[in-house]
Order: sequence, then structure tokens, then C-alpha cells
Amino acid sequence: MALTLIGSYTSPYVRKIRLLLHGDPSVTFQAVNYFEEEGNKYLKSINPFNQIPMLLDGDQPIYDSRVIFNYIAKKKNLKPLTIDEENILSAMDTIIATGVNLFSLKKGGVDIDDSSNYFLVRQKERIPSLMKMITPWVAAQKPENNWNYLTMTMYSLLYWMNFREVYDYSHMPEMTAFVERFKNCPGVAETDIPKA
Ligand SMILES: N[C@@H](CCC(=O)N[C@@H](CS)C(=O)NCC(=O)O)C(=O)O
Repeated sequence: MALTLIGSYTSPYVRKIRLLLHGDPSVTFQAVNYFEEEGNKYLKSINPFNQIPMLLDGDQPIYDSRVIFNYIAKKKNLKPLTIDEENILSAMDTIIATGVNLFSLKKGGVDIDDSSNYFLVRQKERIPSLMKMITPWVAAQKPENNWNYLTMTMYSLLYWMNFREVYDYSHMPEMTAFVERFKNCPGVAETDIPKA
């Protein structure tokens, strides 16, 4: 299969798909920077969601990281996720979505620390609550047995939150230990956010 993955070097949603596809010679990565006018114009012209990642299998577009994962999982005969694993993935994807919202609002000039803003308060409460929910799972993951889409998502999430300073998890030893344990896994160095 000739696959083209379209995305940026910084997006955590893109990174987890890059990690999943790492080492597959049939995959080409096409980098798009939607923060720049040209990249934004191009992305809009090929993708009505105007979001990344997007996968092309020949002419067939596949939007949304979860749909992309399900598509690849089927093609590669990966073991289906259990309901508990689906819940963990939902929690991680929601943490990322919340972080992306907060980051975008801040970039757009909004004071995200405004405690009178109902939307912001709910967004900010969600991250610690979901981080707490997944902590026992995070602590139990081992790189030698569990380098899979879920841990790839967790690594991408933690790295990105630190990079964008969206949520400080340094008070959560299970999270910092996870990054240390998984940082040498296959594909991590190759998908690292390039230094400016
Ligand atoms: N549900 C989507 C979310 C993707 C998403 O939010 N991507 C961000 C980059 S991290 C994006 O494209 N943001 C641009 C925008 O929403 O304008 C997925 O899982 O792929």
C-alpha cells in the first residue's frame, strides 16, 4: 500500500500516527505547517476539516487520527483494543484536544487563566481529572512489552504538553517516569520535534 501521511512536525496527533507507521517503507510523510499562510492555504484546499493528521491511501482520504488508526489497524491485522483500552485512548485524545484548545486560545490572545470564563474553567479542570484517571495505566506500561498505539499516544501527549507548556505534570512522578522509560523506543528520536 502507498500511503501519504500529511501533518506537521509539532502536532501530537500527527506524531502518534508517525510512530505507528515508523519503519513502514510504503509511507511518505508530507509536512505541512498550517501556522504559515502557504501551508494553511494548501491544507484548506485539500482537506475540508482543515486539520491534521490526514492520510491518503492512493486517492482515498482518511481524516481524524482515530479513524486513521482504525484503518491502519485493520490493514496490519493489529489486535483490537479492549473497551478499557478504548477508554484510555479517549482520555488521552481528550487531554490532547483540550490542550490544543487552550494553546490555540492563548495564541489567539485569550487570557486562559480567566476564572470567570465558564468554558475555560471546564477545559482546565478536564486535564488533571483525566490525567488522574489514566495514572495507574501509565505506571503499569513497560517499553519492552507495551510499545503500541496507546503508549505512542501517551508519549506524544506528554512530550507535546511540555513543549507547548500547556500543562505542567512535573508533580506527577508516574508521568515523568513514563517519558524517561519510553524515550528510547523505536521512532521516538526520528519523530522528535525539530529544534528551531
Ligand atoms: N480529532 C482530530 C483532531 C486533530 C487536530 O485537532 N489537529 C490539530 C493539530 S494538533 C489541528 O489540525 N489544528 C488546526 C485547527 O484545528 O485549526 C484528530 O484526532 O485527528
